[in-house]
Amino acid sequence: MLSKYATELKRITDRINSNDIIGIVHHDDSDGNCAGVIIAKALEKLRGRRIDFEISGNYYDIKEFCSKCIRKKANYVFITDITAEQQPQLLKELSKHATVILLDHHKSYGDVSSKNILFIKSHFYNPKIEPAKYCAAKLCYDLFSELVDLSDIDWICSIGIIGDMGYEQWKDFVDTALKKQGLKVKKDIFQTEFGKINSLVLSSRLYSMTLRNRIFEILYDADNYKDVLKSELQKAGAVIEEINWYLKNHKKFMKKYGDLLLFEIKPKYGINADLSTQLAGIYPHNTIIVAVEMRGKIAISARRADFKKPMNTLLEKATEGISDSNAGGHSVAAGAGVRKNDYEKVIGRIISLS
Ligand SMILES: [Mn+2]
Repeated sequence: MLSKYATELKRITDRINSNDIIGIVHHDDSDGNCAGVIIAKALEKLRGRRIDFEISGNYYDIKEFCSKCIRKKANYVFITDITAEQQPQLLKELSKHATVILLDHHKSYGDVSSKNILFIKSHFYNPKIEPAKYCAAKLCYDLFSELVDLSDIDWICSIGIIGDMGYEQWKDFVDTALKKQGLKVKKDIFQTEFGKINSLVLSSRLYSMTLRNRIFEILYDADNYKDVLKSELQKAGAVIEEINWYLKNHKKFMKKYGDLLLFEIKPKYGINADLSTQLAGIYPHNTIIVAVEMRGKIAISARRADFKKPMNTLLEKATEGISDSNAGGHSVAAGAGVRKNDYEKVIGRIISLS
């Protein structure tokens, strides 16, 4: 028996034929790329032909990818790991041209379900699992597995799980996938081959736009994890080295405001998100803020591993009314972007609000 949401999904996939144009839009992180690949693999198995195009996106470029999908004349657009419902008008516009399927696990910004939009959040699918831990890759894997056998790509799903800090929740699944590949389960999951691929993926998007836009295809075309490890994603090792340098020297940059630890740095690559995640591992009971200057803007990452303070709310409040700014994410991990001129004001608010 299919679940309610798999039934709705099947109603759509049953309609898709080989002439239809299918586009996939996915978040550009590990989870998003893996979720996108899982959808694409499932659709290829179901209709016997590869999807037509794929876009690596983010919650702040919804307008851009919606118009791109319209330009490319997509009949079906799958969006995953992005809170596209933040822009209901744009989705509505897109749904006049295509059937839109939104598969996500971030907090819901409102229900955009309609005749032509299938809106599925992981907590609709399984309310017992904390949405932050029911990452998009696992959601897509579980949903589509009700329609088609995806067990050959459980390793791709595992990489997404590790990337979105879901290992604890899905330990048995990931351990099984590792053993299936003849790999050892390690205490620090990031030290496994899947963990290393996760770092390469995360770093590739920081290395260059070109490399970022290759991640999906490299994962898609890989026969197994080894192909990914020896792919051009290796170039991103330079980014990993930079992150490691800042980890080792982080105390030189650390400013303390109560339980908030602020790191203002000027790295070569946009390492703020990854560095802050790793710092949160070292300081789980502190609010970690990493601010990085990038192309005239400041990117801010906030982390709080013990769930004591919600980081998405903190950044949303701190950027309220600031023009040309954006903020979003989860309770444990959130991000914001502000203009350089507004930084002092925003950081002041972050310090006083936290
Ligand atoms: Mn995710």
